[in-house]
Order: sequence, then structure tokens, then C-alpha cells
Amino acid sequence: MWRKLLAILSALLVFAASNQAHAEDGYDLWLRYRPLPESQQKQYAARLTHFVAPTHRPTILAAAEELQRGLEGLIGYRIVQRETVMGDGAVLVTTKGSPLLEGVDLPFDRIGAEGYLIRSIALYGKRVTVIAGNSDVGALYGVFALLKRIQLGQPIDSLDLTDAPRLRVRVLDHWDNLDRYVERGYAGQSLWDWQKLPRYSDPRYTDYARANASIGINGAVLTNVNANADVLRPEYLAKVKALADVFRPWGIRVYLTARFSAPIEIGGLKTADPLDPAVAAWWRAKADAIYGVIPDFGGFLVKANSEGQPGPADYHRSHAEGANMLADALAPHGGIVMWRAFVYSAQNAEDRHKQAYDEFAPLDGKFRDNVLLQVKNGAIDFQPREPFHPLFGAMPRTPLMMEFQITKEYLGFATHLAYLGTMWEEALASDTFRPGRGNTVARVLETPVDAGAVTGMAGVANIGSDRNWSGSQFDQANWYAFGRFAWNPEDKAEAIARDWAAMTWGDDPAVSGPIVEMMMGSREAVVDYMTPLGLGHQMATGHHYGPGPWIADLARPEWNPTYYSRADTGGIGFDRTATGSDALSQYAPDVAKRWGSLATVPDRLLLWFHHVPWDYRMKSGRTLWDELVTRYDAGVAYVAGMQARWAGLKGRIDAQRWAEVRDFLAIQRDEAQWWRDASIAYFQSLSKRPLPAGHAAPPHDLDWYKAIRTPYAPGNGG
Ligand code: GCV
Repeated sequence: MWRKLLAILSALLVFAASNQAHAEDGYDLWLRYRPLPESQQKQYAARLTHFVAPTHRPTILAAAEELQRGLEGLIGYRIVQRETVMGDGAVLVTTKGSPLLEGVDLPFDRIGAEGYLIRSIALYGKRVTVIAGNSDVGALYGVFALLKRIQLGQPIDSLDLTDAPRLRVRVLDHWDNLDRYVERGYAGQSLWDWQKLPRYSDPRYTDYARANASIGINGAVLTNVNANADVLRPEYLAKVKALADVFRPWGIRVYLTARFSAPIEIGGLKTADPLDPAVAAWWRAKADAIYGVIPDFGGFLVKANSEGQPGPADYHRSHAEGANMLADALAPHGGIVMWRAFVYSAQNAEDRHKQAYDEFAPLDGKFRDNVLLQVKNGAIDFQPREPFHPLFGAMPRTPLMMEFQITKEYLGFATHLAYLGTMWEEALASDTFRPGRGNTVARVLETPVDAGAVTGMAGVANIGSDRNWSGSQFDQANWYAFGRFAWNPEDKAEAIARDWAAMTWGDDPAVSGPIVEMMMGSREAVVDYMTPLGLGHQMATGHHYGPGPWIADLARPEWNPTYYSRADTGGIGFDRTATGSDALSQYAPDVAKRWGSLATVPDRLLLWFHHVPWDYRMKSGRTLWDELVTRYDAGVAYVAGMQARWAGLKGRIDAQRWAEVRDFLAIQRDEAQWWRDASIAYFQSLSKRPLPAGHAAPPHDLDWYKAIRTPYAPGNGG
């Protein structure tokens, strides 16, 4: 009897303890390190008995502490440090040239400056795991790779792994203002608490750096591209230094946005003309001062002559002249300039799609070696779907870096579940056909324009002060996926989703399987319920929250959704063929030919490049109008499907995170319906066609949708 009672009691205790252990809020991201099943723990434990590492070096210390933290969580004990290999199961965390590795032949030539190798070897007659890089940060990345394997329950008995990043600069761009407001931020305030820095460093800064290092991100641009020169003042540089000091062991450099007019605003000069010697001298002195405080400062990111930002054109100078002046100031210190190609003008009547290409393509070869031209994935602005930017492949003598937007300005903010890995894979895998077939956007990014030239990828961060970092559990996946693509632009969205899901939600295929399936179709669903068949920029004004396809009265033509849809009683779509704006001519002839013909353009880009009548016959056999309605409904139905799948996971996932996702999916469902109804109501007012059978009419008339106002939607201004 007593025995039975005791057994019940202890079972209850175990249950309570495991429940406790699973009370999660998302703070731990994909680095949860939750206990593995006992049988697995035992297998790993035999392989991981102690570690040997030169922990007097800060990055190796960070790596060793991560190894301890990870293993303590996963296999239940704190691995200890030893001076040397003491028996089977030693883990060596080290770099090329370590005396411990004397006589051991390892492929250091394959892993570049930041790569790693992990190998199971016999050393002094003992079974040892070597994690090594040519640099300390390589070894750090190797530790994260080993921990990932263990998180995923993969064997570590006979390892022979090498990996190295294919791009050199892998940065997050924070659009964070000095008052902690985050432009297009949906995850709370900026992490950077400028007012308390430098005296107080929030411990979150370290966790931010850990998370980034775990996916290979090696830089953070701390401030908004809509820039404030004040961050370049000495008192702010002291704060920036405090952040740089926290990030450094994790292999992360800090960068700042440089406001082009800073010499006037904080330097007392009368001009910011890049060809004025006093201006160049001011920037040189500023760069010297920054490097005096932060010796490994990364460089500047600049938005110039775009959306009201100052720039070289204010002085009739070219973008190259502006960028090169800053690049010359940074060059003696090894810094770089990331100069944005997101440039368009209200004074230019040309199709906005064409403006950046027109501005930058003629400047090919005119930029200094330490300038990277930062190009958005598409020519408009981070829409749910855009064709790749025509500049990729068109500037063979200029280093181009990719700019993706991780924060979901145009894809439903934090509450819509939209996995962006598929969108980025689509962009990266696009064939530019320049100079010939097979030169994908990924290859353009990866191939240095000359020996030693810089390569890179930037992601506009979705990180803020919210406890779960990204504003939603699933938006963490986009941060994770960005890091993976920056490391390897030819990676696969599904493989990335699988890893993320298993690390974030648990390794049980009955859980991670449905989650990956939800994720893989989620971005296409957003495309369907917001901007199907190649529509773009149909969002409401300013905050971009919700539909506004009827908006036609904004000051700048290209800010109006009607500019993009060109919908009228005759049809819909933007003619970008030779009979229209001819934006297609900016692509390689093979691409222009395929997308320029109605017979070969894929449905997904139809209305991006063509204006077609409402009764145009689609490949499905439906009329365009019927197809449009069908797509809107498919998008809404997908969200309903995600809700059903998620409901099926109840009880298999910790309660707090499960409930949050359930509620967010309900919001997404309502908003998908709103998008669908409002869009159909508007387009039907032009097409004047009945809805196809089986598709319900919007419950309200068009005016009802037009009257919806959401002036306080987040992210649109300080
Ligand atoms: C930081 C879009 C966004 C702006 C953003 C701009 C850019 O227009 O709506 O908030 O400004 O892109 O990328 O510079």
C-alpha cells in the first residue's frame, strides 16, 4: 500500500517537475537546451566527459561556457574543463596551431577565416572530439554546430564535418531610433537602452549576441537607416563601445548608420558636399575617433537621397562619389560602407521599379573596394512577392549585398504566421542569366568581384524588447532562417524550418512535422490573401496595416496602391513590357523574354508585368477574375488549416506558447478575411463581375471597408 502511494507521489512529483521545466515563454529561442531522453543522454555523455580549451581567450571562453550551458541542459551535467586530454570523451575547442593538435592532420585549408571543423579522432590513445577553426570565432561556430547536432538527437560518434560561411558580412540592420522607437518594429522597444548605457549593460545584450553567433551572424547595425547624426557624438560612441565590448567575444562587430548631413548637423560645417575637402577631413577625423574607441568597428550603413534622407545628390554628386568619400575615411581602419540602392524619387515620373537600376547600373566599377552596394531583394519594397531586383547580375564589377526584411512590415506584422525562408529561397535561387544561365542571385552574392572583395547579406531585424524577442514565437524562425541563408545563400528553406522547429518546439516528429508543414505554405498564403497573382503594395497608407487597394490620393504617385494594381474596368496589372514601362528590359534577355510573354510568364508574376483584361483566360482555365477570387479564398483557407493543425498539437506543446500561437492564428484568420473581403469588394467595383460559384460575397459594401481607420498601428513613426 505504502509502496503504491509512494510510487503515485513520485510520479506526481516528476510530472510537476517536468511541467515546471516546460513553462516556456520563447525567451530561449532555438537555444532551449531542454533535457533529452535518458537513453540519448547516456550515449552523448560517454562522448563528452570533459573539455580542453584556451579559455583565457574571450571567444574561446564564450564557446566553452556555451558548451557547458548547452550540455548541462541537454544531458544533465556540467562538463568540466581540464588542462589536457584526461581520457575518452575529451572535447577540444581550439584553433589551428594549437600544440594539442601537433601531428594531427586536419583540413584547415577548407574552412576559411570563420569556418570550423569537427572531427572524432584518437589522440594520445583516447577518443576525442576536436572542434577547431582558423580563428577563435570559427571554433565558437563549431561549438554551436555540435550543440545543434545534439539538440537534434543526431549521432556524434564518428564526426567528420567542415563548414564555412559563404559570405563575409552577415549583418542585422536595426531600424532603431535613439529614443528606442523601432521603425517597422512589432516586438516592443529597441533592445538598446541608450539612456542607461554605458554604465548599465542589460544582460539581454549577451543573449542577443549568443543567438546571433549560433547562426553565424557577425555584425549588427545598431541604428535606423533614417538616421540621426547624434549617434556619432562622443557621448553616444561611449555607449556604442559598451555594446561592442559585449558583442566582441561572440564574433559580432557593430556598425552605425551615417547621416550624410552629419558634418553640418554635428560638425558645424556649412556643407556636406562629398567633394569638399573639409567634409572629407571631417569624416576622416570622425572615423579616427570611432576607431579610437572601438578598434574593430565594422563601418557605416547609408541611406542617401531616398525618402527625404540627405545625400550626395544634394550637391549634384553621384552615389559613388558619396560612398567613396566615406569609404576613404574608413579604409585605413579596415571598415566598410554599405550603401543602399533603395533610391527612388517623387520628382521622377519613371516606373519606380526602374529607378534604382537607372541610378546605379551606370556606376558599375566606380565604387571603392570597401563599398558594398546593399540591394533589396526586389525593386519595389519587401512586398510579399516580388521578382528579384534587376541589379543582381547587372553590376559585375561592384560588390552587391542582399537586403532582406526580417520584420514583417508588409506581411501581417507579428501576428501573421509567415515563414519567410521560402520567400528568400525563391529570391536567392532566381537565375539572373547574367552573364549566362545558372548565375543565380545566390551565386552573384557569393562570388567576390575580385580577390579579397567583400560579400554580404543584411536582414532588417525583427527583434525588440518583447520577452520572446521577435513579437511572436514563429517570427523567431525568420531571424533564424536569415542567419542560415547569410551563412549559405544556397541553403534550403525546408531544411532550415525542420531544424528550427525541432530545436524550438521539440524533436518529436508528431510536433515538428505539422509545424514545418504549416510554415512551408504560410508565406504563399499571405501572398494569396493580400496580393495574389503578382499584385503588390496594396496596403493601407503609412503603417501598411490592412488593405487599401482603392487608395489613389497620396502626394507621391508611387505611394498609392492604385499605382501598382492599375486596375480599371478593363482589367488589372502593371504593364512593364515594351508597351508599358519596359522595366523588363532591365533584366537579362532570357529573363525578359520569359516574363515578357503571356504564354511563359508564371501566374505568380502575371500582374507584376502585365495588364490583362478581367476575362483573360488563365492556365487553370478560369478567367482572371475568377482566379483572383479563388486565390484570395485559398489564402484564407490556408490560415484556417493552420488553426486546425495547431489545435491538434494541444497538450504536446507547453501551454503558454501554444496559447499565444492559437490566439495569433485567430487574429491572422480575421485579418486574412478582412484582406480578402476588402480586396474583392474593391476589385469587383471595377470588374463588375459576379463571384464564381461557391465563393461568398464580402459581407459589407466597399465603403464600409474604406472607412476602416487604424491610425495607431505600430511601426510607422516615432
Ligand atoms: C527605414 C520602406 C519602409 C520605411 C523604410 C524604407 C527603407 O519604405 O516603409 O519605413 O525606412 O523602406 O527601406 O529605407
